[in-house]
Amino acid sequence: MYTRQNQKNLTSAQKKRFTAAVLELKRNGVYDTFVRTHGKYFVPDRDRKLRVGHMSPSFFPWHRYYLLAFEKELQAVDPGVSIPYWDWTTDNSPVSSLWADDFLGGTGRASDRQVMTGPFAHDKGNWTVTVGISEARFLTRNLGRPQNPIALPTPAELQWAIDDPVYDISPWNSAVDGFRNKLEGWAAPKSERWRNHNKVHQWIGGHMTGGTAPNDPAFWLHHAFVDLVWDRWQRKHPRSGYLPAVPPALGDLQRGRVIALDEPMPPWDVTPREMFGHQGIYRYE
Ligand code: CU1
Ligand code: CU1
Repeated sequence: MYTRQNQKNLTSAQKKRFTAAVLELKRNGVYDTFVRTHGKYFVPDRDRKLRVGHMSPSFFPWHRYYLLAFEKELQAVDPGVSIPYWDWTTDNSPVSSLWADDFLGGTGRASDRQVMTGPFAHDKGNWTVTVGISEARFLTRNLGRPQNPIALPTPAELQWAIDDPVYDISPWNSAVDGFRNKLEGWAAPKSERWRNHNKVHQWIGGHMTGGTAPNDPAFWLHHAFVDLVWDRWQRKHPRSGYLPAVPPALGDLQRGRVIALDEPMPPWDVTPREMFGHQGIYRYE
């Protein structure tokens, strides 16, 4: 059993060990296999294909397993490392310690959004983007999108999602209400295009806005918090389970396009039910 800590409480030695393990996975090629997997399973709901990672009920369990697999690789490099989480409702500024030189580095420069500080700056020589050919070879960010400002989600906005007792709603896509989509963040009023999880991707900007978002190591800290929020929702609604419990019926347009409770989530042989808890593996501090 290990702990995933709030990133704001990490010591400088812990930050150093985390970024060093990430850099080692980049160096040995493992990191980019994770970026590739995420890009491959980034299927929007306008495609008539299976959606396992996004715009679908398995958003939470798919990312839980994805983070676990990545964390296992980190721990193969350094057994004392785990994925920290970033509570974006409280550490909500571009000058948060998260973005300092000794951790993830800061925003991109104005001309080309290139991150110039921290261990993942291209000029340091350890972080060349290889997956996502339409984007830059250097890591890009645009924290807070100053030319068209966007704010990180507020505690009230997060609570709005957690308070919904229904996990997800047919047709299980980007247009419905329910906890999953309110947290994933496509369920937005007309005045605001993004919510919660999606809004955080937009606030960071650059590589984080696309299907190869894990090119930015901030991805892992963001999704660890999303994972923690799933726990909070389960605790608040202990009688609300994962939906759909069974695959959509013959003739349903979503048949074959979403994952039911006991179906495996590609590329793994693991079901949403098996991802309900993480007792015995990790806990949040
Ligand atoms: Cu994702
Ligand atoms: Cu995400």
